[in-house]
Amino acid sequence: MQTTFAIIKPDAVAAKNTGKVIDRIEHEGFSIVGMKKIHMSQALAEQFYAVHSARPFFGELVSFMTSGPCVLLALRKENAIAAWRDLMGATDPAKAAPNTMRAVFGTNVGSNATHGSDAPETAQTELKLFFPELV
Ligand code: IDP
Ligand code: MG
Repeated sequence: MQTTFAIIKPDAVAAKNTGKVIDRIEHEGFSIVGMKKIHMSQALAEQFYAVHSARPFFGELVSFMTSGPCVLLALRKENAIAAWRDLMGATDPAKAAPNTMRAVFGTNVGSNATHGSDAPETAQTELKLFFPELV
């Protein structure tokens, strides 16, 4: 069993798709072991996405992530990290496989509905940041 970190991003929350995303997560066999709705501060969004701080889209990314509330999730399943990345689909919703979260709920490469940790180390770091009680 593995735990990964996921976010239902502000675009999907604003579009009232929170329940639909959670329904799909449970239907795909994940256990939700942590869940919180927060409105990220600029400092927190910058810390969370620090790895992208040199990218040209960093400012846009931080302003998107702080534009409204998001839902933070800790998801447990066998191979949860890869399973959730697969269920999310490619970063760009236009390139995401049919029926994935980003294909269904995403709008563009920035506003792409969901986040998921990309490796065991990042899952640990991200879970520690948002769900320290679970790590
Ligand atoms: P990932 O979320 O699929 O792991 P990353 O490359 O790690 O993709 O990028 C992190 C987030 O930054 C993306 O989910 C998306 O919200 C945003 N992003 C990535 N590329 C672009 C871009 O070219 N323009 C605007 N935002 C972007
Ligand atoms: Mg990433």
